[in-house]
Amino acid sequence: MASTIQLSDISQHYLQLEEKYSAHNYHPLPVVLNRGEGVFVWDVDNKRYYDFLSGYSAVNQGHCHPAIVNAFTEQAKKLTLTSRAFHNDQFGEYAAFITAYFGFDKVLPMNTGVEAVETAIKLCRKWAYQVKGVEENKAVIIVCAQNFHGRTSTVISFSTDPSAYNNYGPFMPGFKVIPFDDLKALESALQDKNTAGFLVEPIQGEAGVVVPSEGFLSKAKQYCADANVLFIADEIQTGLCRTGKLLACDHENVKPDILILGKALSGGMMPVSAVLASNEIMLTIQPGEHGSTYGGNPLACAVSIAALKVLADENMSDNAQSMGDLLRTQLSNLNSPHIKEIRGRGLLNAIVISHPSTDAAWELCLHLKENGLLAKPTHGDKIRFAPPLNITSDQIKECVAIIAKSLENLG
Ligand code: IF1
Repeated sequence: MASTIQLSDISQHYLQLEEKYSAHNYHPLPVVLNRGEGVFVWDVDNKRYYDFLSGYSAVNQGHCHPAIVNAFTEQAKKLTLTSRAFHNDQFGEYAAFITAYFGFDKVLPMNTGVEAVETAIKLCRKWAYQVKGVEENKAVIIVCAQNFHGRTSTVISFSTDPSAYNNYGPFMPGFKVIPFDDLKALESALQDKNTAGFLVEPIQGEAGVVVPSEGFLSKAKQYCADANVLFIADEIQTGLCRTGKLLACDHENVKPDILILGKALSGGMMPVSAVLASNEIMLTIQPGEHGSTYGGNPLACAVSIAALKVLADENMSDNAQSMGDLLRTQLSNLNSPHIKEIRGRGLLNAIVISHPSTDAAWELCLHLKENGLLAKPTHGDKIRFAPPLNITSDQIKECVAIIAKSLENLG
């Protein structure tokens, strides 16, 4: 079953360096990339691929988008970092821009997605003690099974994936796990008066693109409001036009109390994340009570404004919506015996593989690579299909042809 992987000498060279000198915390597909442009990436042998992972949805705008690269290079020549010990001429403009863009009072800027998730957790707890009146150190945040919110020690404390938490204890208390997409379980968990927040991915990405039932998000938000509990949306992967709306919450007109963004907030240029909330929530944190060296740096601010403008100017949510519909329809029309399920919203999709071989998803990704498309399995039998949001209908059709050919190669 395992296909023999033929790699050029130059590719082998790079793989050997990584094998020898870097931690083995990933198992990448055997391909070495050195150029990206729009929906394409090229390897060191100048072979072109469609990128169907988009840096895990960090490259929604397409690789090396000219407007974002330009914003990066122009700011990089002027001022890249002041720390928040001093003001600069980018941060205030950025804060005004992003809060108006998403409709919140204030933003707290961070860098990686998990830092923003940690920030949201701290904000939620502070609000619980200082505004809701929960007893100190008793705040509970409800989370969902099969969640993925990052890899810090606090965040893996409420993971249900052993590969995320095994041998990383002791774990952070104060979290209650309920099944995803289960309103009865949420209603029951909200009976606890110490409940401060409900942290949820509007679509579970890492779990294999699990879309909740129609109405789940809106009812969950209502239940939280009735219980004076903060609805915290982790839109790090689902946000920024990926699912066919600016935010996945927009599919049900849900306005989160705390919005968490990351990944494509910089269009793949650098780590930029953000937490947005009302004054009531955000002002529970006073000077000196939270921060980060690079949070809100001038370079990140300039890049992020450009990245957000590209999403709007190029109508990326509408394109994600229509191209996602086309992709799922075309995949369904293949009637492949190896595709058990097709799911997703906009251009956040996944197929569930049906095949006697346990490593069929990996094998299929190797065939896809040989045929010019890069994708990666998640949790064994699922393959995420998430191209940049500026993909065209002709390109979608070409990619479906590649997927069809690769499914035949799988045998
Ligand atoms: C890896 C997964 C995706 C995220 C959501 C927070 C974060 C992520 C919904 C943390 C990050 C990344 C992490 C990366 C692979 C990728 C991933 F497979 F891990 F789960 F996309 F599905 N909330 N997701 O998806 O953001 O700190 O990484 O900036 O760790 O392997 P980060």
